[in-house]
Amino acid sequence: MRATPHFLLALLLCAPLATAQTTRPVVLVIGTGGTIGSSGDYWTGTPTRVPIDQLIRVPGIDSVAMLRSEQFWNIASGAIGPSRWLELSRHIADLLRDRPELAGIVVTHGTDTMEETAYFLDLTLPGDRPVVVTGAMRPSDMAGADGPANLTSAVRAAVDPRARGRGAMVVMDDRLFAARDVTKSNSTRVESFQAPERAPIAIIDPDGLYYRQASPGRTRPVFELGAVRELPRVDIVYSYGGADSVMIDAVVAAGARGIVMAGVGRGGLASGQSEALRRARAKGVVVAISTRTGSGRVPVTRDDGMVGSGDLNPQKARVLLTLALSRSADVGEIAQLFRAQQ
Ligand code: DAS
Repeated sequence: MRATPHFLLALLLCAPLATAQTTRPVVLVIGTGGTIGSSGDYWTGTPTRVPIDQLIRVPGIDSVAMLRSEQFWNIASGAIGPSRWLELSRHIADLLRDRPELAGIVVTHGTDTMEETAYFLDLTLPGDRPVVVTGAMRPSDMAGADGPANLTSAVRAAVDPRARGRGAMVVMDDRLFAARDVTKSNSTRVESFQAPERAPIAIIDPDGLYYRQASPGRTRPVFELGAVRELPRVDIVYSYGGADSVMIDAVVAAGARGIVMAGVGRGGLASGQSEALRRARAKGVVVAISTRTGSGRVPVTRDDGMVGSGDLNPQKARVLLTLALSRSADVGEIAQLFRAQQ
């Protein structure tokens, strides 16, 4: 083709645009399912699953980053537990190793167990690039759907150099949280995600991200997964007025190597549970004591052979105990890991 003056002029005018587009950071969005990836009657009926390549078509998001997407699963988060945590963490670690062009990674996930998956990623992923987990409290076709805004905020965090070195994070409702701190605190409200007694890492406002905490500059994971292919069974047992030994004996019989007690108050246990816990410990089961109150601390150091979870809630303590037991069954070493997470 002959280069006419008009053609050359058009080329010149487009050049800055082309450069701007190619220099936008690249973010990979990994879809795993949940309400954000659904439409229809999610709570009472069978939802329609919306594919991730459709979900990322949010007006304006292209100006933040060049998005790539990948449908890893499309399931409710109640189906995501230890074996899937392992699979997802290994996959993301491979991506971080093989795809240096990625500024960050966003994972869309059901909100019900999002805090557990995010904390597992936090404890196991290498490097300092942001890995941001997000979801939605409302299906994609509901009035006031929060998925598009959460996804946009997550991408904004994923490309922000100030978000580096902070481990895995969660974005919900205009706030960026450390995976370790965040919990789902309400069954339906969009402002469900909170970090009890801690602050969000940043507030995500239209004009920028406003950080509340300095980056610890992390580059190494707490746990190198190495050759770990399977994780030990750890169960959570609730304490309540009049609780007896049945649940504790049952999880030990099912093969639990660890038990997290969702204790009352500051980690108190129903008197009917004590004897079963003694039996469990005699079999080598490691017991961590947390609180069912939703916030507050259970001191890590105890003199009864058990470990307090600090301010990790029961589901977070279970993630940490699961990983700790993949390394050692020594109560002293495990207590040290819990202490380091406070
Ligand atoms: N069913 C849910 C889940 O997959 C709800 C949600 O995503 O909010 O966790």
